[in-house]
Amino acid sequence: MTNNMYVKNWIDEMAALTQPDSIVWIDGSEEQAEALRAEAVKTGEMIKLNEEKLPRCYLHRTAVNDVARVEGRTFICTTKKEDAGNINNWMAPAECYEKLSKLFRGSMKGRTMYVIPYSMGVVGSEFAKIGIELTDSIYVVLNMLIMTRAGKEVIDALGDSADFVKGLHGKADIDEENRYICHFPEDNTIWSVNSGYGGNVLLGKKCFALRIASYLGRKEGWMAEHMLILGIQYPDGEIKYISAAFPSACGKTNLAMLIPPEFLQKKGYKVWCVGDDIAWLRVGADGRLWAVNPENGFFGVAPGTNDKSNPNALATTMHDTIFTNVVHDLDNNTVWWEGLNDNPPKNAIDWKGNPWDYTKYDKKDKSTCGAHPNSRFTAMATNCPCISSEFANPAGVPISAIVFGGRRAKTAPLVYQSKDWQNGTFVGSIMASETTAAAAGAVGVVRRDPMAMRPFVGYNMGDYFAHWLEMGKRIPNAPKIFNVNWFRTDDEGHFIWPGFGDNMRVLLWILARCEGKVDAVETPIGFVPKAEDIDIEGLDGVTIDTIRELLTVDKESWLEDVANIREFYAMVGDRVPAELYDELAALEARLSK
Ligand code: GTP
Ligand code: SPV
Ligand code: MN
Repeated sequence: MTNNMYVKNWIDEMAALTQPDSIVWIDGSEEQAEALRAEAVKTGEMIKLNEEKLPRCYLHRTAVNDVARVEGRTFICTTKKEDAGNINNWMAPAECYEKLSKLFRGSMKGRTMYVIPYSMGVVGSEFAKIGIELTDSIYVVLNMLIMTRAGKEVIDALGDSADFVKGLHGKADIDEENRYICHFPEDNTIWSVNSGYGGNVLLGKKCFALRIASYLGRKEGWMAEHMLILGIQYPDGEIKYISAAFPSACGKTNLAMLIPPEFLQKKGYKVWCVGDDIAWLRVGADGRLWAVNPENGFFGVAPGTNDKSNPNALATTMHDTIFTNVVHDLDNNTVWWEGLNDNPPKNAIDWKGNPWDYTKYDKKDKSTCGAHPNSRFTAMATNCPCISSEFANPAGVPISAIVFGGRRAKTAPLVYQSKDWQNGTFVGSIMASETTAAAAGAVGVVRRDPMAMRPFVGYNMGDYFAHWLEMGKRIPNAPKIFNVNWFRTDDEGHFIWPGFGDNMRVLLWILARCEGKVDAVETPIGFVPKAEDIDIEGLDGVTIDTIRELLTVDKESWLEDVANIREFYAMVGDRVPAELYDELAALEARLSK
């Protein structure tokens, strides 16, 4: 498909290592994709679902030991250890290549190697970047065809250039003891072995568009962030854009596709989704920060998605979707997951492939769940009813506000505004959130997750903070920076704030602040709304006192946080910018007053 010698030589080298029976180029045609779907159905890799109820949809189950990203086995392989930093796992490049070569050697014998040329961003556009993923998994091919722009036009756009990210993925034996997700930012290379799960193997996503891209962004003066992008349309037709960074499974897809509360819809407000997971941001000629979504689809969390929480996401999954690790309803040949509705299927197979007894299902006991808590859907962005008209605009959209947020049962208020870009960078750097099922390991443990990028910065976290500060100096009309928390709980552990579509009420305050149209109350951590400025019209069970409670800043618990932040900064190491230590000291002083 190409005469590009860099591409050909590299593929020859990888094929010599992995020894596939054949090599197949993915051209992006529907005929080829359809043939691959048929083959995957034949081998049992995918199950074809009810054509009437879920047209062109499929179900896939991963191995039971392979259901989430594996942060402990994810490595940044830079020549110098300091360049990867203390937050990343590090291996010397030569050592890593050698170690993984042993695992890759001969691993594709009896298998086909697929060559997927893909573009992150609109093919051929100024800000797009090209990758080629080699994989022995049809599931990966079919997901990449949804999540990225892939096929012949990409290889044509590459021409004879050497500027592409070289990705090698092999399922090998899906051996968790030998699972490695390794990045070589200095070589534009990613090697992933012994997994078949999304974030570990769809190399365009977290591996390229965040880890490698964040490294490139620092070198080239732009930013790659774990952010959704949405547009809020006012009754007069004007649209303002917000980007928001929340850790994995903390509400990006939901916020990006939200449906405004009824009273706002009646007034003419609308929300448009530009992206739900990743944003590439750069300074525009007008001095504003512009964002593009480099992806072409959504790899969204299934559990909790329903026609009330996120009707747009549900509609997105009604056709041409791949479901991973959800319940298979055998009576209807459809799918189900916890939180879809109150009618679990009676005759069903769970995510592990075993008969599932819905009568034993207990909401509080994860081990009785039919769908894995990190089960996902893969669907084209264009399936989404509220996809923005700017989704495929290579220039992107201008960002008015950057919003950070996490899952905090206590401490963080519903919303607060930072003082300026430096203080906002500090606010992002001290983010914390309870861990979720999106990554292997304990769930519900509070950990620091700066800018929701802890698992995704492809270099030293201290340098990443410095890059944020540096970017601020280069954006004359910088977005204002906020922090939100939809997840405060009462003493019984119930969420106090209704969340989902009602989060729009907070976004409107945020945008009003950006325009200087609303006052705020200064607290030691930043500016919070006056309780009466969060519109509670039509909200059941939420009073102005509820809002007051959600906005409280408890000095004691914040002082505990300060101590924990200081420990975290120490762990990040000596490249944490002095400005952030100044911010921390100033925060502590204000809290102690
Ligand atoms: P990744 O794809 O892992 O990066 O996650 P994400 O940030 O896109 O998370 P997503 O929107 O899929 O939400 C994950 C979980 O949080 C789902 O189970 C949602 O139902 C739940 N959730 C999302 N928004 C809210 C909210 O406003 N309030 C509450 N209580 N739960 C929410
Ligand atoms: C996340 O974990 O943040 C995801 C899913 O968006 S994955 O693609 O697996 O990383
Ligand atoms: Mn994500």
